[in-house]
Amino acid sequence: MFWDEKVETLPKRELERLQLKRLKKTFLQVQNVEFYREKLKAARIRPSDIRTLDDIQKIPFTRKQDLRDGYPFGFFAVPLQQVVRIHTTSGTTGKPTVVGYTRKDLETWANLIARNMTMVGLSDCDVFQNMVNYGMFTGGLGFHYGAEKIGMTVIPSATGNTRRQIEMIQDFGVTAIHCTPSYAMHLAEVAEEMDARLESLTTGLFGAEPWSGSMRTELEKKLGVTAFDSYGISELFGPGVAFECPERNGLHIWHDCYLVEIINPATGEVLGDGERGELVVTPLVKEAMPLLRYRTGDITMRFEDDCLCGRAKKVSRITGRSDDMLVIRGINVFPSQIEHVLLKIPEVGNQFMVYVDRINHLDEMTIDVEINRDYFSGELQDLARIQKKVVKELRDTLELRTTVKLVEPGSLPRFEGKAKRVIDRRGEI
Ligand code: DLL
Repeated sequence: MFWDEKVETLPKRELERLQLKRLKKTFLQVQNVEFYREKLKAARIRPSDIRTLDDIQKIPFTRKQDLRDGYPFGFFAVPLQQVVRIHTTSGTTGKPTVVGYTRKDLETWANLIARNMTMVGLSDCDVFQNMVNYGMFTGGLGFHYGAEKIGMTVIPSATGNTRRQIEMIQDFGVTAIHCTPSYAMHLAEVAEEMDARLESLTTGLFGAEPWSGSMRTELEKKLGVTAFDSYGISELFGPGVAFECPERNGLHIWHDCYLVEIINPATGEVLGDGERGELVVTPLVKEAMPLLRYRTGDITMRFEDDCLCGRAKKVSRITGRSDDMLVIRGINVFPSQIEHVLLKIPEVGNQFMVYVDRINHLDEMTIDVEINRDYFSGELQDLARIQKKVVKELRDTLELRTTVKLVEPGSLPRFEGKAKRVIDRRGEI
């Protein structure tokens, strides 16, 4: 179950030695980027100042806004001739963030994906359907080349036409699928409608957005797969940064390639193991676009112990983004918490939309959720009962009063890519 056993199980000392060597090299590489030359000069940090891994704390953070300001190629550390591919980040407002890859970067990235897929037990015996966007999004081509590297039979089905996707799973005997968890849920619903059995499936790789433990249970039940969480971010190649092993209680982030820090997002203070905060990553092996102390905005924590599988310390699954977190009347709310609550209530479905408004200077959260006909008598009284129940469960978990609207099954939007379940209208006039 190892793609590169020696590296994946390096003893702590050796790992730290490798990390420091690579950090020093990265520090030299970023000198080719004007942003870093100026920033490091202003902070009066020279290569000779990086003597231990802790010295990284002397270096200022890099933020997504910095990358946007450098649009399009301001963060490339090699001439464009050496950049063989470009991706951009998905769905942000304004200019996207551009990421570039040298030929060696693509090779490194494919090997990281191969590590992840091998770790969960996939091999050249598997038939793999890759149901994510193959365009500028890193998920499509990223997984594609990793899967080919280990010799899987790859079906580049991309997104769309869910009925056809289901037919292909059946006709080609697909054993492993990759998509966003929200699309997996939609796939399961359509398969149910079609009365289609997906007997060949064994493994589901789901990621690119947060999803809860209850969503995992639901997906495993509906699709008959073992579901693994896959974490990635375009600025750090794309998918493949961290992945669950068969223990499935946290994400293995590849420490030989990514130097991890967890910080308090408000103060920038570096936190210890077991403390939840924002993930900050310094990639150690990137050529075209090296970065220093990149603030991912993702909330997690580092575990104290190594994993039973033989690999080093994990981080917890991502509970949300520091900047996606909703503050409703002073209370922090993660959309994944809402999903978690709804999945536990059989009378409602698992699709929902959250609207946040400011009414008379007060934040109001409205949640549209689909009724589940199997548990609904059709009586108005019953509707009121279900609505009350959802409000109560949400209040118990979120410690927040919400308005719940029950809507017809199938009436809320389904998403092929990342779900956009929160519409925050507080900024609007
Ligand atoms: O979403 C790369 C990817 C593709 C990951 C396919 C996994 C599978 P971006 O579009 O740059 O890259 O979005 C990165 O998505 O900072 C997180 O906030 C969120 N995210 C990604 N994976 C997970 C996950 C790809 N497993 C942003 N759990 C990140 C929670 C995730 N959030």
